[in-house]
Amino acid sequence: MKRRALLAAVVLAGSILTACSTEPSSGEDPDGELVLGFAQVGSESGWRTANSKSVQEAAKKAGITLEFSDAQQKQENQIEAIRGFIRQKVDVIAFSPVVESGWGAVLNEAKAAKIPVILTDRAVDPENSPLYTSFLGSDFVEEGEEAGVWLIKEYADRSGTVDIVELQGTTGSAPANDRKAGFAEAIKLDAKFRIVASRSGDFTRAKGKEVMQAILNAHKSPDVLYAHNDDMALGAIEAIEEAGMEPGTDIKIISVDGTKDAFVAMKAKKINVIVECNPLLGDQLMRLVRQVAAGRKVPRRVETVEDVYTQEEAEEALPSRQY
Ligand code: GZL
Repeated sequence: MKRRALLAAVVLAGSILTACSTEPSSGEDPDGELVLGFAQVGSESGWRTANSKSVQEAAKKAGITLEFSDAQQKQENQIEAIRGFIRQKVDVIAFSPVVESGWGAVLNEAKAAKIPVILTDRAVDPENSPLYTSFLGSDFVEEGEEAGVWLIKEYADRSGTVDIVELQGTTGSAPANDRKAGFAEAIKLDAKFRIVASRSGDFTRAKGKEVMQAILNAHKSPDVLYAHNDDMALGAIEAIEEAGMEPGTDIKIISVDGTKDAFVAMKAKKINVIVECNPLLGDQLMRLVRQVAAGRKVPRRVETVEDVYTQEEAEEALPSRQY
């Protein structure tokens, strides 16, 4: 959702939270000694580092005790961490599911233990919706659509085909599934756009470079790279330059996240457009944790504020980038 429209939604969500907080609550605010168990995906990207920092700083500011685990991108580690939080009887559990499926059992265990669960950043399969209280994060389908809309405008005057290579995020993850779906949906009406290769770079810079090297061996000169995150785009830029081509010119690059490193690359004309995905969820999460712990109603879905930045905006935007 674009910044303007979303700001209205955030204000509405905030008023809902405020409205809820003024309603007579079923339970009084706990004595403030809240314990939040947070199972983080890992530390695979600049986005993730910023997200973890935001959660840790916000918990400290809110006076909430944070039990933080890093799953190193392994679902079994996240499940074990959540089971640990249940044994510990934390007040609230929050996590960013590394992939969408495989959460039914552990979420039912949290429900049986009467510990509310908040999803942040990524989602789980829809059949598990009754097992969590709220989902705070971006609309990844819309991010993919924004990437497609930019591409359609960029090539409006092109009559020939536009060959696209796609670096997907972690296989099975909500951002990879949804960014792929949103992008494909946006470009499907114009047959000139052809996705000639689409492979996972697992959201990391190293894998993004490795996969882009392999793709370039098979597709010498694609027109466009659509990378599901900045880290893979930055790795791919290295591969493109080592292949003797100019990123941003010979191969136009669409990236997602909006990290400082990506804005530096865009200022250097190596990336053409960045679809922002905001990792700074900490303060919103802590407000939700307090409301949920007090037994108050909260929105089932809270979307984050984000925008789209073009190359012309990079220099002006860079100094204010917070991650
Ligand atoms: C998106 C988040 C993704 C980022 C990647 O909300 O889950 O995971 O786009 C990160 O950079 O690894």
